Parts: sequence; structure tokens; C-alpha cells
Amino acid sequence: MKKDMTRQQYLDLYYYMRLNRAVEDMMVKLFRQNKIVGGLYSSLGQEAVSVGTAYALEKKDWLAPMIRNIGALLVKGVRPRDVFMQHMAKYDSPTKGKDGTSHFGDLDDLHIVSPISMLGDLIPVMTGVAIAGRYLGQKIVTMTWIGDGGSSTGVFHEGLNFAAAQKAPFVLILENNLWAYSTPVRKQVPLENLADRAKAYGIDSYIVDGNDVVAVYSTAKEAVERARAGEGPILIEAKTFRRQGHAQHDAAEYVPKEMRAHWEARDPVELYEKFLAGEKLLDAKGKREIEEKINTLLTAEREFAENSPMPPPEFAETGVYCTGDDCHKIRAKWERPVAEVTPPRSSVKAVWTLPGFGSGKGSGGANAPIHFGDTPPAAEKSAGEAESANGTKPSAKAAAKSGAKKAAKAGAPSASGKARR
Ligand SMILES: Cc1ncc(C[n+]2csc(CCOP(=O)(O)OP(=O)(O)O)c2C)c(N)n1
Ligand SMILES: [Mg+2]
Repeated sequence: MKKDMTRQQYLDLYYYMRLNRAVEDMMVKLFRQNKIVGGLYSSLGQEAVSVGTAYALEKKDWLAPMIRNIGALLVKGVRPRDVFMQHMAKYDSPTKGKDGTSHFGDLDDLHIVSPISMLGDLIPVMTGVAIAGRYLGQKIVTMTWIGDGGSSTGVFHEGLNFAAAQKAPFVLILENNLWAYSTPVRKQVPLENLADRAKAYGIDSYIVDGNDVVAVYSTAKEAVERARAGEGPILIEAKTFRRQGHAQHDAAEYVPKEMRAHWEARDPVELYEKFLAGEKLLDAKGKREIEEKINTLLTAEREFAENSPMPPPEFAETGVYCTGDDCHKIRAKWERPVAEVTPPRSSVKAVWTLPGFGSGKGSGGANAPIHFGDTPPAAEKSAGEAESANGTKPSAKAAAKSGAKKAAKAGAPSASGKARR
């Protein structure tokens, strides 16, 4: 477990894991009191993954959580009251009661993209955020999480391939908790290690013990720094276990008892407490102080959340459509000269063109070459139409080539006698 970290960093990891667990314990109580609107998902036993990975990010970096990543939100700076109010659909919640669970973001300050329920869709989105950051000259890294089940969606593969092709500064955490609803990972993926999925996209991956917070943090830190240095996206498989059912409604009786017992004996918080005590980083007094700090904080946060009103009924008909600046203000934060990344300097030349096949106007106003096949052959046009958009006439040679291509498409032999396929 031991790494080169400051005492404060070790204690931060402990504090956030305990906070993560305490926030969720409190929400289970709220759920049983019927104060939670909608479902409640648990990350019991997976706190080390959310906390250890998010702790590797800098303030300027971006993340997008999934349902079991409340710990990551807390590390990024979300107040527990916002998590409570969001689950309780209160008017003071980040979405003012219009959405539930962790479906909220903060684009201005904390750099959190709201989760998307369709599993996998955050991968291309966070790839886009990573590329946008690079374009603006920001040295940011983006991160999101995906489950073992979610790693079998089409968009996981499309998104990761896109990230790899773009060398996006993006870190994907694959939380392998062995279950997707009632489906064990063995029944849905013929792989021992889900990290192997990275091979298909030519990117690097790590496998880490998801119940060892120091290992998770140091692996994530290395991946984040490599991504920041321009090495492209990295996949981390964190091996862990979903200790509760899919959500509160699911008793998860399909999980073998021995399996549950095995993982309960590997509780990430208890393992870390033993480590901290062994390293003399935390004694009974220090532990009590952290517990008291969390209790005091959460009592106040819960009280605030409970006292917040439900949204007024008429609020339901507002905010349905974006109305521009009074709806949201998203402004690009350029950190490199704008002229460097906008036309004409950013104009991209076509990779491959055929001379004489006409040209059109590009979005920058300049003549843009049109690729082979974009323009109907000159023979089919009247003399006047044969002139292309920039006034040049296609050459006879080019027109002959174009005609040959058309014939080949229709399956007829070309002038050279060969049919192209
Ligand atoms: C594309 C898509 N298919 C199905 C679902 C329904 N669904 C929500 S969570 C879930 C199970 C996810 O399992 P996993 O990815 O392993 O994450 P875990 O719940 O274990 O954290 C499913 C099938 C969904 N949200 N999106
Ligand atoms: Mg799972």
C-alpha cells in the first residue's frame, strides 16, 4: 500500500472515504423515511475507487460521475447538502428539484459534467471535453467511470476508439464490481481482465486492487499525469465488488454468500484504517476527531437539506427550453492565442485531392478542394454548368477520369478494361 505521499494526503483519502460512506449511510436512512425521491444506489465497498481516482485530479480537471461515484463528487468539492437535496428533489438542490440522484453538474467552478444514464455515453462526451481543453490551450485531463456491464455497450468501444484516435487527455476508470444488475461479469464478457479491452484501441491500461485506496490513487495519479503529458487516453480496471443490490429495491439474493463474505472481509475503509494505524498515521484520537468532524458536518448538512422547500408547482413549466444567457452561460476559457486556433491559421487542407475536380467555398470563405466524386462529371452538365464554383473548368483528363469512375461504380468496364470494386 505504501507510496510517497504526504501525511495530509493519506489523511485526506481517509477523510473522503469515511465521508463518502457516511453520506450514503445517511441517505439510506432518508430513503427508509421516504424522503428520497426516486432510486438510491450504493457504493458501499467501492469508496476507494471513487475517492482514490478523483483525488488524482487537479482542480482545473474535469470529471463526470456515474451512479456509484458520490465519493468522487465529494473529493471534487460538492457539498453533502447538495447530494442530499438532489436526492430529495428539493428546490435548493443544484437542479432545483428537476432531476434526481447525482444528475447534476457544475461547468463553471467545479468542472463536473452531469451524468448520462445511457451507460457508456459519457466516454465520447468526456473525450470531447478533453479535446476541447487541448484546443483552448488548457492542460486539463478528463475522467469518467464505467461498470463491467457498461463496458459492453457499443458506445464504450466507439468512445474509447475515438479517444485513442484523438490521443485525448482522458482517463477511464472501469469499475469491475463483478455484477451488472443480476448478471455476473463471467456471463457477459469472455475476458479474465476487462483492462484487455484497451488493447483493441492501442492504448495503455492498468489493473488495480479497487479496495486498496493508496494503490488506486497512485495508479490514477500516474495515468492522469501521462494523459496530461500527451500520451493519450488510459484505461484503469479497478477490481472490486458491489456489496449491495443494484439499488435499494434489490436485495441481491442472487449473489453467492461466500462471495459476499470474501469481499466483506476486504472492506476498503477497514483495510485502510489498519494500514494507517500500522504506519502511525492515525491513532484512536485522530480517528475520533475525523468521525466527529464528519458527524457535525453531516448533521448540519442534513438539517439544511430537510428544511429546504420542495419546488413550487408552477416551477415545473419553466426551464424546459434553453433561453440563452439567462439559462446558462458557457464561455470558452482560451489559454492560447485565439488567432492560432481559428481560421485562417487553423484552416485544414484536404488530405487527398484530385486536381481539376472542382472546388467550393470552405467555411472560412476560402476555396476548398472537393474530393473525388463530389462533383457530377462534366459530360452530364451543360456547357455553362460545367464551370465549378470557383470558376475553373474541369480539365478534359479529369472529366474522363470521373466518367470512368462513374462507369466503374455501375459495374461497367472502364476505359482501361478493368472493373473497379
Ligand atoms: C445503454 C444502457 N443499457 C442499460 C441500462 C440500464 N442499466 C442501468 S445500470 C445497469 C447495470 C450496470 O452494470 P455495471 O455497468 O456493471 O455498473 P454497476 O451497476 O455494477 O455499477 C443497467 C443494465 C442503461 N442505463 N444504459
Ligand atoms: Mg458492475
